[in-house]
Amino acid sequence: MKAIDLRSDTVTQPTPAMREAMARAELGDDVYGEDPTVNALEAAAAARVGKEAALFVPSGTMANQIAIRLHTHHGEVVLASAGAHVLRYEGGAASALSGVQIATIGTGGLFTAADVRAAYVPPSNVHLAPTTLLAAENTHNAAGGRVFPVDALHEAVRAAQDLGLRAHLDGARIFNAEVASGVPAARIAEPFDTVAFCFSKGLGAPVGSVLCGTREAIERARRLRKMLGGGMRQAGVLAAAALHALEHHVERLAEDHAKARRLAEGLVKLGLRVDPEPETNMVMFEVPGDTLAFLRATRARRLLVNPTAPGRYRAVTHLDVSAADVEEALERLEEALAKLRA
Ligand code: TLP
Repeated sequence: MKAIDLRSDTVTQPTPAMREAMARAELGDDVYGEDPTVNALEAAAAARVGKEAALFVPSGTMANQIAIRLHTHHGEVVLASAGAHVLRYEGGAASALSGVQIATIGTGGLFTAADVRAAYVPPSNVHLAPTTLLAAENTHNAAGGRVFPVDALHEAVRAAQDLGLRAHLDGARIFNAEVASGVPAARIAEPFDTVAFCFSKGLGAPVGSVLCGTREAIERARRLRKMLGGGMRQAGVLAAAALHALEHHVERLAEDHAKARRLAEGLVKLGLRVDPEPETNMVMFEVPGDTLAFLRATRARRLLVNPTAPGRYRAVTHLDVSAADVEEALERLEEALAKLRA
């Protein structure tokens, strides 16, 4: 029985055309700035989000953490959304590598300009840690792939900038936001000083992310990448996959979103609670009862989902899950639920 892997959109295999592009890539040593494929990718990525320059890095985590280091000093506070990836899922890197504290604002991955103003701490009181960076996430992972409505997002960013804060966007899935909302990624990213996005999520490349910003910011970021051990040599073999993904796998994200909606509909028919309604490629759902028992029952049927909290799960649609796989996943789930109830 074929496994249906809905744990994440990170699990995809490169397509045959992507592998061909990787095999044909022209290469050089990127630490010397001499890999033509990496250079082409960085130019294309920067243009796609309307920034001057971009830096190819191994992971979304590294892109975010370079940004935090770039915009802050030790002892400062970063404002981020509740459940932000930079706080929850990056191994404590913000405190370990940049010496900052993260304070969360808002709910469900969203926040307002008023939330930013209320949380802001100026540098004038020696007792308090000053706030210097706002980090937003769009789409928001822990909030179930939610899209941050662009006007509200920009209002909050402008409020932060009026207070003298820098602004970084964790746009790991910014193209899911673009496709779902119809707002171009460059417009979403417009007020941010830096934006990170990933090729290894819905876009289907095996490895790689970029950090984009001004030429000056990206020059400094290049040094930080080296410090963190992220300077890669003939990285064009990976950049070729990323370029292919950027050229061929953006529009098709709409298919992943349709599959997520179909999956959610099927889960509701099985009597499960889905919350929130999927806006992009993630489905958050609840199955009352023992989490381990549920995971064992689904795994036994070669259906993989990720638990997010006791009795709560995340299923993500992607390039390697077909519409037929979604129907099959629902059948396997129905069987697993019947077994658990028996
Ligand atoms: N998210 C992964 C896990 O780390 C949870 C996933 O399976 O969804 N920002 C956001 C919003 C992300 O969702 C992720 C990955 C990252 C950054 C980090 O990217 P990588 O995994 O390349 O370091």
